[in-house]
Amino acid sequence: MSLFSARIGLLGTASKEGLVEKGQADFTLSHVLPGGRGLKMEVWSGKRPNSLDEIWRYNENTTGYWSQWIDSLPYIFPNEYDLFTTRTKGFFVPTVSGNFSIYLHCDDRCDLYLSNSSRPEDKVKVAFQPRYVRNYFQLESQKSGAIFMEKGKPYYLELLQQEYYGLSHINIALFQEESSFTADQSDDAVNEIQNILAAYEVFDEEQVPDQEF
Ligand SMILES: [Ca+2]
Repeated sequence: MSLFSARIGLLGTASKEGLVEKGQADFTLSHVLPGGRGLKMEVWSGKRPNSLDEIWRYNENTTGYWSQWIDSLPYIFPNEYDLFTTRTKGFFVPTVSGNFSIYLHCDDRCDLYLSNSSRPEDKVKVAFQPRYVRNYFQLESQKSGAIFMEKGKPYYLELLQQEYYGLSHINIALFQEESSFTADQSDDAVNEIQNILAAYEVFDEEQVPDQEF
């Protein structure tokens, strides 16, 4: 398995309402570095688990498995793909330090895990969307709590997702909160949404992320 990272930069601002109107993505690729392949997405076709947690038990030998690299979000699946699950892995590398809230929106449902380090074993569920909703702002659980992240450090993430029928996509938006150091803030403190630019690097096998950063 290759190790890779996603470096996220913040560029420009848009209103929260603007994001709703756009209805998608503020997570776009700025450029792909040499050798970059993006986030690794593993897919299992023909699956309809009762819980997304069942995806943890899937692997390369599970029926319906295939994988791909994606280099931008939102990622929109072809319409004809139905009844599948995905597991997408990568690293956030913020270009500024501060408190962030991550917003999650997918079709049909998804769980977002984030580590406070580059280690996959540190990951915890920070946001989830248990059913189809039309945008980022329908369920409280689609928004993470305030998460302090340091500029230049890699934070491991995983996104589990399940599609039943029809349209399907995954998307993440990142808000930087007004105050950099207050852990518990109201929605009013989120005064702007940052557009996210991501670039990706892929490192050769057997390298350790901590040695890379
Ligand atoms: Ca769907």
